[in-house]
Amino acid sequence: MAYRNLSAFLKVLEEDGDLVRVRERVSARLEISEIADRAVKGGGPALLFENVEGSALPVAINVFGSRRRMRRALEIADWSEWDARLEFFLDPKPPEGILDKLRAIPKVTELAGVFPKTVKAGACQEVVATGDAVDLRELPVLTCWPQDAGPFITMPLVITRDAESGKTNMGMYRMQVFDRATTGMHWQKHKDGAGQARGYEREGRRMEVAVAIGCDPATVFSAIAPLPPGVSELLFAGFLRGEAVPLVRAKTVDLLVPAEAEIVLEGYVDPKERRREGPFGDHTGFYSLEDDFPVFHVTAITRREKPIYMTTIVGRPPMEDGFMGEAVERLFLPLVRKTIPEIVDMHLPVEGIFHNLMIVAIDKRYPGHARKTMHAIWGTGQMMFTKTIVVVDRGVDVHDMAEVAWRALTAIDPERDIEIVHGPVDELDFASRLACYGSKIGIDATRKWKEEGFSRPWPDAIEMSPEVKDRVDRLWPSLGISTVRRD
Ligand SMILES: Cc1cc2nc3c(=O)[nH]c(=O)nc-3n(C[C@H](O)[C@H](O)[C@H](O)COP(=O)(O)O)c2cc1C
Ligand SMILES: [Mn+2]
Repeated sequence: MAYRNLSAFLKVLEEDGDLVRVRERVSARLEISEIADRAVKGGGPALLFENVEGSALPVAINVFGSRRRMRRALEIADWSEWDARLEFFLDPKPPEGILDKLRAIPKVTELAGVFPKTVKAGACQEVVATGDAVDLRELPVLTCWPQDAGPFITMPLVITRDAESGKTNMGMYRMQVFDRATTGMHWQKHKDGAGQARGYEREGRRMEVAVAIGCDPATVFSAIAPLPPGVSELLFAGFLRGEAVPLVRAKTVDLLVPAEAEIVLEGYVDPKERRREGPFGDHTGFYSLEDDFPVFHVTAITRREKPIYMTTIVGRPPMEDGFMGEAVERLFLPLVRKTIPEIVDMHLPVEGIFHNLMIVAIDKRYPGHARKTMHAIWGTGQMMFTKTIVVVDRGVDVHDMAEVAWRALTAIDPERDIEIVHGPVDELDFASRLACYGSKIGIDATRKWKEEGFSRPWPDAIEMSPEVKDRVDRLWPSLGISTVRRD
């Protein structure tokens, strides 16, 4: 059963002992950050701060901040179940055989009902403020880190419509609160929101924007899903939950917003306007320096009677967004394999902050295959930002960093096996010589072939013979050897 809204999910977490209500009075300035940081790094629960200085609203944070909560949020018990579901989503008429396998998965049969549906009224509009009544300062927006330029809304679902195609996009782009009715709009130039803004700029028109804060977890998660432009995040959310996301017409803009949201901000971005945004303690673990970004003018705030403000903090990994990134990795592997089928598995270690390091295992079939894979990754969607790609042969466990380091480092002749390219890099990369443009490296750590000019023999990795292992397994208990480390 899909979670109807944020509260429904928090209730399940609480019943499960995976949510703590903090009744102590705390400040949204730095204090909640420090508590949330310790909680996530210590494997702690989701947090609901009920007594926040200067605001009547409670703050929910760390809602996705563990593997278990992340899977719960998406109601996925096991990622292999997901593979089959996605297969169906991508190819609704699967060949016989697969169909039988899919029938075993309850949600698949309900696919027809996952398209967003419009409803007449929504809880997100129980209270409506427009004009002078709009005041963002009533929200407990966090100032996350000491050098931050101010409070930032960190988990907004930014909804916009393409000027030409009319298609809706929903992306998560942080928003610095400037004053009672204006914020920054930090959509980076490669993202769909920015792409749509360029359409309005060409037409010289204002762009209507609606921002939902706090929804059922699948809807929130969908805003970060790296879907191709034009593919609806709200449809994806419906697919993830196995149930349509109910949408309601916004009050002052011509956009549909999630009816069950806690809070909705309505307004516009004038494509010609820019304002200094930042610095902001970012998910790189460093501050993103100030820069010019579009401005969001809020014309209405609609909300529930008793809304919860949902937020997160980013910073030195591991953080809550690392668990979201990990879910993206698992969810999108089958999708990536549709276009780069040689990829058997992939891993983006959390220390690589998503775009700095990707390890892929491939089923190598022809000379130069590892390099082909690198270029395919650099040519696909948001994977274009990947600064380092390490390609290993299938059979190497890409999730085991000790194995990857051992295998990859023994397999390379650096001068021969490195591919360096130039191209777009993540806007948050501060080491590239130019903003958004720099170099990327690929390491071919596959076993080298004769056809690749390698004529020496390649040794097997050492492994004990199975018979001996079996015998020693049986003997082991009687040998009296303790292997508990005593250092
Ligand atoms: C907590 C969090 C904050 C994010 N903040 C931003 C941001 O400020 N700007 C941005 O361009 N992307 C940000 N992202 C990443 C985008 O949400 C992500 O790239 C998404 O796929 C963009 O959607 P789009 O492809 O429809 O543009 C953030 C992601 C997370 C998890
Ligand atoms: Mn998009």
